[in-house]
Amino acid sequence: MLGDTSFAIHPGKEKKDNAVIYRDIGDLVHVEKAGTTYLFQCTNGKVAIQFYTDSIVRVTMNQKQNPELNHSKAVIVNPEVVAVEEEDTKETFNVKSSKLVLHVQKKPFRINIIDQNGRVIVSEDKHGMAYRENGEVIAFKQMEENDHFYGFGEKSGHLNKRGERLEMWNTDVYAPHNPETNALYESIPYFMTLRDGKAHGIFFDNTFRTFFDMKTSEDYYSFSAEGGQLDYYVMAGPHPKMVLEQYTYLTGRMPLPPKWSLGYHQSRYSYETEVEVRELAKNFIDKDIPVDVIHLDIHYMNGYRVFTFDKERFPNPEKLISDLKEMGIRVVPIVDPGVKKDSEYPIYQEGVSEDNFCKYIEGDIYYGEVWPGISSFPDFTEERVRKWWGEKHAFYTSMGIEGIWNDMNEPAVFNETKTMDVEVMHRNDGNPTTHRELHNVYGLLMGKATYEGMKENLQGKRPFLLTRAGFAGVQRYGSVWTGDNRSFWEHLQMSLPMVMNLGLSGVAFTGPDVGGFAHDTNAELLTRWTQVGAFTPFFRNHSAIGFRYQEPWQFGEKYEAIMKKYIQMRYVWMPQLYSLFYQASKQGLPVMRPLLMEYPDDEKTYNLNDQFMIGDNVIMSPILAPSLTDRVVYLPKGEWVSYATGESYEGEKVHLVHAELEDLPIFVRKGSAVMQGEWNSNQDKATKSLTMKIYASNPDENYRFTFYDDDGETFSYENGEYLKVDLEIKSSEDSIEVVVLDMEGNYKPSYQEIRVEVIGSNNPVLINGKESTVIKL
Ligand code: MIG
Repeated sequence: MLGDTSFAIHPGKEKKDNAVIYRDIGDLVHVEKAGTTYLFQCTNGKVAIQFYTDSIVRVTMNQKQNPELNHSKAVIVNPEVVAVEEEDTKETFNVKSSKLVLHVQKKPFRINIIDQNGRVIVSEDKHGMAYRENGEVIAFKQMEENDHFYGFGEKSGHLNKRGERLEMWNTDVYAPHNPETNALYESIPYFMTLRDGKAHGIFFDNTFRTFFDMKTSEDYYSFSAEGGQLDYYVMAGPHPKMVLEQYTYLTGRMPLPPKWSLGYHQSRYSYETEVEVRELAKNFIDKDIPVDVIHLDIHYMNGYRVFTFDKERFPNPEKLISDLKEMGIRVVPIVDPGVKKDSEYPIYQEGVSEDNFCKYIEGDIYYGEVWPGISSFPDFTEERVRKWWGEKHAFYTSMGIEGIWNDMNEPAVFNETKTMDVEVMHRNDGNPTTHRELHNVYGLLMGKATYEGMKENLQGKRPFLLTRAGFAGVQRYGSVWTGDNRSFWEHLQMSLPMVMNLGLSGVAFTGPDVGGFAHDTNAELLTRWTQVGAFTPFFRNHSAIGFRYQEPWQFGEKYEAIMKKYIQMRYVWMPQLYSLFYQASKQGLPVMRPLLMEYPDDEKTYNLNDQFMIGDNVIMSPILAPSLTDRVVYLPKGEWVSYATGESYEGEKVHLVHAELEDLPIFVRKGSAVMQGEWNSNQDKATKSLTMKIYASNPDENYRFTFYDDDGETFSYENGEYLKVDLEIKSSEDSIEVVVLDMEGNYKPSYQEIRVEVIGSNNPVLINGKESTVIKL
């Protein structure tokens, strides 16, 4: 790749910007109330305020007309009826729920939002809401010295985004993914502010190109959009977990994915033939390396036509898929949005005759070049088209396919702008509008079409969707991988904050291409990356055409053995991970989280990029650089135990930890527990015996958690076919007490008990008061 030369900073190139003039919303003229909505008429525009719950308030400014309140692509709930009190004084108009006070200053119109503890969480002062003649809308908010910013979807760089300016415009970025690379594949215009240990969130529900400027000033930050309304929600928190629950209450949570999709995925651009795929599968079986999924990249198709197989390369896909299934392996094919312009191709024929493709206002179909050559693009903004696309997936499901991989859905087009012409007019279910407005939701709506279509076609089985592009709410349909990274140690390092911030943005099921997509990986990098991958929510090894093959056995036995150990470990931890996925599906909390989520009062966690947590009690401290076998680990409050050695470590301290190539330093908090199964074989992955490992603690420690399981494949959990056990562990100087607080559901797993194992103590174990080491299920 060629970068710029020094000419880029030629002294003659500096150009002075003309000052940008914003028009302020002005003064309050009058207030009216319609149902649960307050409408503020100001000199230069109108502002609506709605409480969604007592902890979530929405503010919508429209400079031209009454705010439009019903067109969100992201929000799936309507405002609840919230009890509020209002107070009209000479200078202010205040609205108050039990959790939030909206303090509205009349002249000029400024909104300050105060939480239940009297803290001003969001405040406007010199600048408030404003707009420009070109349609841009902007909100300025005061920034405090102790503000730290997180979320923003998929971004490069560090965890804390203070000092950054972030752009949201779904973009296919093959390269580079640098700290300064801004817009990537996913746009999630949402962030969480952590201030003095308390958190609140702001979701800017605008699908145009948006910007979040946490950089230009130390006194204020801003968020802006190239068009549309200034429409945002404030979530009161005050705990980071509550912020996320509030945000995912609005935008939805991940449906429980099929358990197989939590396993190890092997991919390559591309495994090009049936013969190659069979050989690959056989290798996994022979070597006893776990694998749940093999991905088929674009070579499986006939001339890159979606919903086809190339009959020369894949003469009998049905047979391949069923043979692999017997080996315990599923096949997930790639599906791009571009439909080849080919008058003899049924999908194109139908798309044209049924008027399903994106068009210009004049009626001409938009064509762009992608893999199949000149292609048209389904207009996913239209319900009718989503249904059509969804139904087409019967092609795959009838062959036994249960998962789909959506790529290029930014949408990516091979041209200067890298995407569809922004003048294309989407039908948008009766509210036609341009691609400029709907670009950022194209991938989300393709995801909706695909997930819903697959669900329908699979008749009771859970579909799996992997998507590259998305918007706020993408978690409702699919898991997200972070696109075309490279086999660089820097990209392994960057993947941690990237995945953690995605988790803080409501997307729990994510991960990078393990080993790196482009560039040649190497033995050590792949091994270290596989150790991390074993604990990222989505775990897929994927590499690009023209670069080294990177299956776990490509670098010799020594490395293979280590990678095998960690991929197997993924399955040993499956009961724990699945319970965390359940939690994500219920509460929106991420599986993989930054330490600040559990320790928001601990400043040392605020920008901790090279460690992460799985749930609330396990810390991973991987090695992320070459030739390194020692690293610094920060452990927060509590006492910690090394998972590998059983050694104790004191909290609120930095430790120097040794880790040979085969070691991934894992720490479990004393007083807590993890649920572990075992690895059997590829053909038989079900958990047969379940162990609860309790890490004994001396200082009295109470720990509560929920273990969850079900058949992992169907929706029958919705009808009570699940097992949910709420547990409490009371670890003290002379005993370990386990209390089964609640056991629920009709699912009968093949293990019939939970065996209790204690690490770090020989004290007696009491289960519901009786000495025992077995919980009968
Ligand atoms: O840039 O389908 O991010 O995972 O292997 C090429 C080929 C298009 C981009 C995806 C990558 C995939 C590749 N695709």
